Amino acid sequence: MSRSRLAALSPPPRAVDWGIFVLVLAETATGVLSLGAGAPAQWPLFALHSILGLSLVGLLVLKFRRVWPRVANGARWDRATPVSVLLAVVAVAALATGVAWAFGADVRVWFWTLMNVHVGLGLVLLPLVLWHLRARFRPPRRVDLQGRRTALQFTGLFVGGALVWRLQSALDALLGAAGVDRRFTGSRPVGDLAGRDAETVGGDFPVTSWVADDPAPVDREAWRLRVSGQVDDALALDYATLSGGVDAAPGSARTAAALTRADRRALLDCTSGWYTIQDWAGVRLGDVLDAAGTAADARFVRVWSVTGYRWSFPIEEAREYLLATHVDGEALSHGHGAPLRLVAPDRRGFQWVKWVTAIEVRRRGDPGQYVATLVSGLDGDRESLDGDDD
Ligand SMILES: Nc1nc2c(c(=O)[nH]1)N[C@H]1C(S)=C(S)[C@@H](COP(=O)(O)O)O[C@H]1N2
Ligand SMILES: [Mo]
Repeated sequence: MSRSRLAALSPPPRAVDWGIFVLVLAETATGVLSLGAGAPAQWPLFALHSILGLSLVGLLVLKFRRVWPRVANGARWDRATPVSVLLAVVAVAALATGVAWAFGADVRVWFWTLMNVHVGLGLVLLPLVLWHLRARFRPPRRVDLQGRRTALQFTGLFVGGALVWRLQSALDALLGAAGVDRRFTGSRPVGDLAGRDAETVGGDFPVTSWVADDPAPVDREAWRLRVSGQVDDALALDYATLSGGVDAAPGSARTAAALTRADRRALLDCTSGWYTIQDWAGVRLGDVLDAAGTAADARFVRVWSVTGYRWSFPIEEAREYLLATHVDGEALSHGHGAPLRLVAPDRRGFQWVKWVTAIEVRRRGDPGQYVATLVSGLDGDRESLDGDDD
């Protein structure tokens, strides 16, 4: 397209710049939210993230066309220019990795998936934008933002984004026909599932820890699951009780208090972009809660790992989860969270707490969990369960 035609498509410079700012905010928000979204009903969040991201590509093309002469001419650099250039590089890389991933590219950067890289770049984008604004801030002006022409230009941008997104969905259907059955989250099947019918269950799947969580193997005999908080009776349950006799040696007496064994086929969808379907066995978290008796005002269940890693769930939803001792007919390996790990269907993989050591019934959620997942394991200690707000 000729320069003048492109110019006719472009909203006024300040509208482009503020449009970019708003889209970066929206992309950061939808991107972060999507990390915690695993239930099929949440697909619109992923669609929105794609469409806004593609619209952002359009705005950046217009912006780069405008500022390129200034950057190319070294004499016009000032103190803020290097940050602006870095921002441009990060923005292009974040968009490129996102688009490439969505269109089916599956390359590794060192040991990260394209998805991991995309998330990392996305998270540094907003701070860089704010830094850039410190030097380049121009207040938005009415004249740049109003007018039918500008509205049409932005509408065109979003419609273009939506069309490309539709094209990508169609390509996904083709990929599916070729055996790579991606989820609405973009995740692909792994292990023995890759390249096969996604309904195939079982097979090897990766051991994934978030940041630094890497405890020593847990001694199954000495280990207890503690159940505490807003309960009638605090409990300490041993492995034999929780494995529901799955592993009982032939002839050995099952613990009288053994909970009923439960089985569940569930899909684990990791935010690094893969999923696996496995048959899990253990006990229902709801059965454990019933054994302890929960207070009437209990609202949340907080699940703790030996490492201090933890996550909270609304109690009614969590009752249906499994505390699993087995996967695919075998006792859990250490890497997959032995002796006990949470199976939380429709939640993303990082919420499937491994090496579970305590269940706490609470009145409130837990904002600190976001930090805990990032730093757990870094100090090598498990965190204290005491001194909490409940
Ligand atoms: N304690 C603990 N649990 C954890 C993690 C962790 O780092 N620490 N990683 C989570 C992540 S990101 C995923 S995707 C799943 C992976 O389970 P897997 O290693 O059995 O495949 O475990 C989750 N449970
Ligand atoms: Mo994950």
